[in-house]
Amino acid sequence: MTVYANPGTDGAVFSYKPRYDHFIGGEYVAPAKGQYFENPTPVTGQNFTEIARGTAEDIDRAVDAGWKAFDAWGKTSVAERAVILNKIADRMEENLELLAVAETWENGKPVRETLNADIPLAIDHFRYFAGAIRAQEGGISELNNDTVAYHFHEPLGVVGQIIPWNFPILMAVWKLAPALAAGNCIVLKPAEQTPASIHVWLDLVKDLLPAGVLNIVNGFGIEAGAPLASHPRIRKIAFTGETTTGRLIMQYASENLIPVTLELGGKSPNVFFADVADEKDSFYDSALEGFTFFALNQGEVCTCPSRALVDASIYDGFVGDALERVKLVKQGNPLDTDTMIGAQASNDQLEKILSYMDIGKQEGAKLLIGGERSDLGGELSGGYYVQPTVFEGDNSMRIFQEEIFGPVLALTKFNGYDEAIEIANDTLYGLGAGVWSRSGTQLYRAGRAIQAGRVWSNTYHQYPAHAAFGGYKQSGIGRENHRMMLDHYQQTKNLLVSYANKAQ
Ligand code: TXE
Repeated sequence: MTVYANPGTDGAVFSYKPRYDHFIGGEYVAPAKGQYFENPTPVTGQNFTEIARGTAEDIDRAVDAGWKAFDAWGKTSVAERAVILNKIADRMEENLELLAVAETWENGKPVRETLNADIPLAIDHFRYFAGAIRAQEGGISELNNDTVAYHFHEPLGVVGQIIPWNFPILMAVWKLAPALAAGNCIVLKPAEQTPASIHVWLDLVKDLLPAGVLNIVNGFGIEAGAPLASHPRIRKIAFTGETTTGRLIMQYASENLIPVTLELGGKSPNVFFADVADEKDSFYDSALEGFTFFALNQGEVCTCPSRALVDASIYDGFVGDALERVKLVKQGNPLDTDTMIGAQASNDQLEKILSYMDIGKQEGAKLLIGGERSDLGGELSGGYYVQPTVFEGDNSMRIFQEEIFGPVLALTKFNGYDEAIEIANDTLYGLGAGVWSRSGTQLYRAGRAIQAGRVWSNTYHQYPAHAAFGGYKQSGIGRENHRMMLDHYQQTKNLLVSYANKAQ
């Protein structure tokens, strides 16, 4: 067990700066309106740094810097860009602990996750897209003996990216790596709840990128996000966040016909078929573990398996064992490597989760475990901690239909395969799903029948760079991860050439 010291205190692996400005054209720049906002850590609730509060003027300046850099960056070879992406990955690997602690302090998630998942996945993302861009090929169509149509992949230019607070570094990297690999310049707006850790990352790698290729404007959604999403000189906007905000982003972007990709909310079903309980073996054990994954990252995951569906014939025994497993999910100081569930990312999010617990109780759901705010004592008393919570009810309830984004599970039972699929699909969303069974045929049928962009079978919460990720229905538009994502950051140039004219 290791407990990392709070950043900035004796023995800490690093300190945050007291203030972060925007990063525009390769340098730190004060906000046009001169305003800053406080940034608290969810671990203790104490402010630890202040952040530039961006507005339309700052976005304009960043877009200008991006276009200035694009002339040269857009013409770099894929080999040059791949080398840079790999260097960024190496720099991150050399500073794994620093980045992990920064992310934990910023977001409240346990350091065992940032050390083993968030930062390693982000590193791998740069390496994957460094390879993917090298392997990409254009196409040629032979129209006749003398005439050829060439197809080239060209970058879009300056693109906008709006980032959420649940995985501040990883969600930024999911968008940055493919955009840079494809030769675009970027204006990125972090979430106002978690603006600082991306600057810690930036300080480590900024010398590797030419000035203006990556620009970061901090600030709030309406003040800085909206002017970015509607900016007439960006060529694409990529957004991750709430579904209602996604609708707004589409409206803003439509003013200038800006292409949009959206990664939005979810209410993912985790389906346990009857044969899971045929034996109490290691498979059964992994299914119980899969049940507890609603609490991973404090439930602040767009694919959180927030609805568990269990076959009625095994319900009592399986749920009894699963609740025992939930009791083992250790909550504590996020900087302790033994901690499995840390703090919610913001006080607003904490309040939202507590209000959904009240809603669950009022609408008659049965509380099986948890249901309260956690007070962990000492300096952690000011932090934003919630108990892992399981409610039993039915799929028409609000706690089954609305995204809570906390460690709150809505549990119900089903009778047979058809009812399982019906309940799984009875949602506005379609981002993720899990299915658990010993039958390959049942997994395949269910995986194809559930309307979601990713269905995990006999596993959950794996996010490799080379598997496509994105939503069906109101969970989004487009895909992230996988080399198919390059399509969102490139446009096709067709040169149609006749070689028939002998004079040439
Ligand atoms: O999200 P928003 P919020 C869900 C989750 C959570 C809820 C609210 O259920 O409880 O959303 O969180 C920027 N124009 N998810 O309010 O508003 C904002 O500054 C342009 C799911 O924080 O979607 C931030 O950078 N930008 C989720 C980003 O959008 C705007 C991740 C996300 O904020 C804007 C996060 C506007 N009008 C929350 N308004 C997921 N699916 O991963 C806000 N923003």
